[in-house]
Amino acid sequence: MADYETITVETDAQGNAGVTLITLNRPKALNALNSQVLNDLIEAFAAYQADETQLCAVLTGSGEKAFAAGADIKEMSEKAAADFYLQDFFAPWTSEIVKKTRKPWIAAVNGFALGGGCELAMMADFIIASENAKFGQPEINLGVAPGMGGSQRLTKAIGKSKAMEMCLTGRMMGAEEAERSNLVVRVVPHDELLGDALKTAATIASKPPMAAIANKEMVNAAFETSLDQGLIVERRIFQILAASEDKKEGMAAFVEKREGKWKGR
Ligand code: CO8
Repeated sequence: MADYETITVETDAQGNAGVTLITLNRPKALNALNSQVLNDLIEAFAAYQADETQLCAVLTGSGEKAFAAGADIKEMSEKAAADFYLQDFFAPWTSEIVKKTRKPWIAAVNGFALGGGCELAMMADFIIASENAKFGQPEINLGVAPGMGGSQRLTKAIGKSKAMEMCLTGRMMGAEEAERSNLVVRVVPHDELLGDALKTAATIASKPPMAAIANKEMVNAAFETSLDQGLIVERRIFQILAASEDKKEGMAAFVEKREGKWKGR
């Protein structure tokens, strides 16, 4: 297990083969996201991506209260506009984590997911929430606005009216409303959150690995391209998968009524 300052990482987590569990671990600061958290997460996600034995990841927060209560306000309060602009502050969250992690990962939201915390959860392929989860983009209360994708990903997830209202009022959305609004896949009792997320990740990890990456790429294409272009992406990826060893194995296993043995190629 690699050593990190602000997160913990467990491969084959809690006996689930192929599942990496990454836990934000600054509970006293409600897992606020400072530069060290970003650096640690970039390293952990790169290690997950590179490890051929690990096929799905879960990101959650330590402590009872928070997934992450936002970007670290104390760290940011001293920064000048020029620092934010010149460092292209917040850009690596997308360029280094979202773009480079081609394998699936799930956010298990166990409490507050506010500001950057909500934005980080929305970077995941999907969110499972505990009944204690609370989502929000309260940046307006600080005289600013979302900076890690909230105005874009929240709007795509829940639609303009609700996203606009959330950003303009800074109000929090509870788990039940988040499920109703399609922000989260499902809500589970707090004590069952991690077990549910790990079990879901284990199911994904049991699938043919290349097909899992391909399915993720296709669904993401729906957000980033027109329908026509997305359909081309889908067909091309399908055609590539049709040439894979796992396609041959998957179809043979179905015909022979047995489990497939995946090569990931
Ligand atoms: N950054 C740094 N520290 C934080 C953060 C945060 N985002 N959130 C909580 N903490 C710290 C608190 O300061 C406190 O530390 P201490 O004990 O040393 O005083 C500790 O965590 C516990 O917090 P509270 O005592 O406030 O706990 P409560 O249960 O009373 O309240 C809340 C919980 C409602 C979650 C409350 O902590 C809160 O409102 N937090 C801030 C939420 C927020 O505004 N998030 C958005 C942050 S901004 C962002 O993500 C995008 C970029 C914005 C740019 C800003 C430029 C200045």
